[in-house]
Amino acid sequence: MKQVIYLASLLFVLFATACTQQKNYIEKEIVFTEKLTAEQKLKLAAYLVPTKQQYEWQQLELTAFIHFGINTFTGREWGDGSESPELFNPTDFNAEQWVVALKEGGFKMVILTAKHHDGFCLWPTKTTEHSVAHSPWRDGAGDVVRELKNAADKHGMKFGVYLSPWDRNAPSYGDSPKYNQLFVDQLHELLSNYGEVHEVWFDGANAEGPNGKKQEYDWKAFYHVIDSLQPNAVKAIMGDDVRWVGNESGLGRETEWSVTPLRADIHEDAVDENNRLEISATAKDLGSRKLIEKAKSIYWYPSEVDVSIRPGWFYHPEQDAQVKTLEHLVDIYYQSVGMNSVLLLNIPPDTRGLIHEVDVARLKEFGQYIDKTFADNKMSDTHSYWKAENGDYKEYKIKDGEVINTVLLQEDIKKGQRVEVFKVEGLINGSWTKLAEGTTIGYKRLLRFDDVSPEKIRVTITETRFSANINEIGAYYAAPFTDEGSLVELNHIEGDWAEVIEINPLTVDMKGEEIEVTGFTYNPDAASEMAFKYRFLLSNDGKNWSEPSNSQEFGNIKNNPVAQFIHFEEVLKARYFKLEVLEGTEGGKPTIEAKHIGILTH
Ligand code: FUL
Repeated sequence: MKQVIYLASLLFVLFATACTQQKNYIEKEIVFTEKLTAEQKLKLAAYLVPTKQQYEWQQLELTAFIHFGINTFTGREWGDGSESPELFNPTDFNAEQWVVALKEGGFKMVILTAKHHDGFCLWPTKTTEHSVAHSPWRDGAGDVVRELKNAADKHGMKFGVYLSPWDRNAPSYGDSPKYNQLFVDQLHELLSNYGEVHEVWFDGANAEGPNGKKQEYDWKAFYHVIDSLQPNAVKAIMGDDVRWVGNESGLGRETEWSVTPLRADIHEDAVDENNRLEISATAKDLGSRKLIEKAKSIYWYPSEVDVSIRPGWFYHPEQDAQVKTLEHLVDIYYQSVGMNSVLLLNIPPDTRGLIHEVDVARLKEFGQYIDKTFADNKMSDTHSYWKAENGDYKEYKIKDGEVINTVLLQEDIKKGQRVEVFKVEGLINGSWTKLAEGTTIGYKRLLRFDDVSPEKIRVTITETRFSANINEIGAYYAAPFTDEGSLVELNHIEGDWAEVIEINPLTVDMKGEEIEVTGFTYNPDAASEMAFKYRFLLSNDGKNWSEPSNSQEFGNIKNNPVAQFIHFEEVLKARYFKLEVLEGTEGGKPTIEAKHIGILTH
């Protein structure tokens, strides 16, 4: 038996060597045989390349997310599925306004939350009554998916769908085969009735169904629907073409390998192997030599950075003054597109069904800033393809007197991702000075440094897994930011309480007298365990308590620890509040300090 395996390994190595000699690259996945040495595994890793779909996706660089749905009208981040479709009623819906605004920002694809965790479908599906067809919008004849797709087609923008596997409305959720069929039917509708779809986004958020049972998803069936109906689409997050970067703050990794042993957690084998290697989407190291040596298989599984232009994923009017500043968005650009990732920036339309004016203006500024910066390469050399071995360097002339503060490097990923260490120096007053250094390059790497006027720059490929294929180098000047931005300090709404009566559960006499209360806020401290599920109570006398109707959970707080605004459906009078934490973000019961809670009074 051993001999057979040995022979198989040898044949595989010979085959792989033959492939590399013929420059035949291996797409998407390599399964290692047992006898491969670390060196052989690394060589194979250098020859792993994206599929055509993954490559085209990577070239988009800027993609946009639209979170729109029932939450837009309830002010929540996670609906619980009990919301009435009657609530969905945008007053001035215009999908073309979205697409035009995104285009001005430079975005090449738009991905719509066709169904979020609350189960409300933005298209008139046959699978449930919980959809736009039962809303007052366009007298029940509206279809957000259709209108957005038409607008995208009109303006030459690619289109993708987010379909949440977790469905808090579907009665069959948790009854695995039944719900899987419903999900397959929903996918079928979305992928066969609206023309071409380029990305299908499966969220990883998950919990048990109304029947208390855990849903076992039939990923194989879901993938099959996509592959057969939309062969050009990439499958993201719980899909195996595009990987979640691991946070919702817009932060890529300094060292970002698209070649990784990490697999989407879609079947037991994958989960076991990820556990054995101690890796997950949030791990710091996803592609080092050490990791590849331990791996049994590797994948081309590139990173996507998803982040919202506002603190929340859905629109909340109280966040109108918290739209990310131009400077913040540009930082995000450098940390995503500039770190071998694709940016997926969320811009949530408001209750009118329009992207808010502040966001529209910010998108335009962003698009103009990026265009202006990268339209003008300050190098005077025409740059040719460069095949670099360990230690090779190349010099490039900078146009006379030009100031630079940014360099761009690209590997030809159709020939694999290989560079492990590089540096960039500038020839200033006759001597070479280090301007920037880095580890991975991948599809694109951007580095920033202080303004300099070098005669030349020198790029050194210090270490590479095999000959590096550099196909683009540029030097640019990025202008400083003038607008300080208008980030709202949340502390102003925190209570200047009359008395904190008890610490656990937190019980507070708000103002020493009855006041009108319309909701409350929680400004979490992400450094320690945060509250996730809670009970919030109000009282006039500190003895008899009532619970204003609200969602009892801070939806998505773990991944996105931003200030939470909970609005009640009516104005209530009370002197005391009590906040009991039922479950923390790590499964514990953390104590919440009074200074993190605020009361909304209008
Ligand atoms: C998360 C979800 O739970 C959030 O609500 C949001 O949709 C984000 C993009 O993904 O997993």
